[in-house]
Amino acid sequence: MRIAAVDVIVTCPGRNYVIVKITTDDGVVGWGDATLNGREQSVVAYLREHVAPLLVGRDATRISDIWQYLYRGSYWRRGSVAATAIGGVDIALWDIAGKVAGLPVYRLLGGRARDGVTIYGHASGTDIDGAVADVGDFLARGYRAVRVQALVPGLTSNYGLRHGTGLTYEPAAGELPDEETWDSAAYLDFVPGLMKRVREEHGYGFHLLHDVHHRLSANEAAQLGRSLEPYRMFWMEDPTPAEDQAAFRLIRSRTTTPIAVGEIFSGIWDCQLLISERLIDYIRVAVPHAGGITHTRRIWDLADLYGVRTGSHGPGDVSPIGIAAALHLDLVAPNFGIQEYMGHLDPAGEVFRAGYSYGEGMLDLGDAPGIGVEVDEDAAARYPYSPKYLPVARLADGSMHDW
Ligand code: CS2
Ligand code: MG
Repeated sequence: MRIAAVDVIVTCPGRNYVIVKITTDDGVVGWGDATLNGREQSVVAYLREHVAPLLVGRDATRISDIWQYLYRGSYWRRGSVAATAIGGVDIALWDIAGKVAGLPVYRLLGGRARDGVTIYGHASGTDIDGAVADVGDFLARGYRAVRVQALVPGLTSNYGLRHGTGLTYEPAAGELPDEETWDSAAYLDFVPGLMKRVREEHGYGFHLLHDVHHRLSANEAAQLGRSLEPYRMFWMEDPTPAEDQAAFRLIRSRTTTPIAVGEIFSGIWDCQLLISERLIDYIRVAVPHAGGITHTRRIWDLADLYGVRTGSHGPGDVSPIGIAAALHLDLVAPNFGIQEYMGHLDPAGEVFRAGYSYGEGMLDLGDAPGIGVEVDEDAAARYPYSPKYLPVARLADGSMHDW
């Protein structure tokens, strides 16, 4: 079974997605997710110019070799663009493998280790009351884990809040990124009170999460972790810019609040120090951004050796194909922790026919062969690419601040 064609589709049903379509010479089609938020077209060019021509004619069943060929065989091998391109191809090849075998991918990976995948939802508010009420809505819908963010008083906007009734919290499409202001002192003063109110109103019978979006210094992160200890957080996510991995030694030595990191990582080597020194509790790589199913599985196995559990990144910019790919691994992994799930805007439902379903705080996959998500190419064509950027953050004096 040879690869006959590798096509790349870019579509914007509410937000941009990059879809890899691999067709074999006997007509089997596999779908992959290669979406990299705000850098979509770099991955498209990488795939169209540098990956597709290398794949045509290759044996589609040699998934592991194709991964090594595209990564190990490449001189310029690191980074999110390359990893996402390889990830999209890898997911599409697993989809083909499952379709040919007539089995869902989780059966090829060893079969279910659990009955369903516990997810966390995204509650937010423009003040504490709004956020507390939003948490209540998630709990009423059966969620057992909720991430909570709220607008820090004194700031006009801060990243991580849902806008309107949509499920995405990113600003609308723009030719340029929005500019937000940031104030770490105001944030550190505010967040413990937010979590206190959430626990007072809703108790301790669910998992409570919070995302710092890399905004703090190591010492500030340690302060935050300590101040949140009474509220028994499930995790504090991305407390500092993740390049400075030694900073996690300092954070770790000063707080027992669990730490989750990894959504911007592109491979096992980015995770190695944090995992092997047990500096984190949850590894958050996204399946499409970390080289697909083949490579994410290796990262999770490494994590298991050190007692680190999984918490796969699942925002709206991971397409339903990428979410389903994560769910296959989640069902099988011995060290599964939790799965992020933000959902997708309604138009995405016209493009992607996803086979997973929600029930009582969990997602589950059916028995559909392969990844279990099909793409309607006519619907995708109705939503052409539209440039969108993540916002940037500046301090009050105009200095650029970290993501
Ligand atoms: C966030 C993401 O879901 C999360 O944890 O950090 O929304 C992230 O900012 C976006 O996926 C970036 O593309
Ligand atoms: Mg995050």
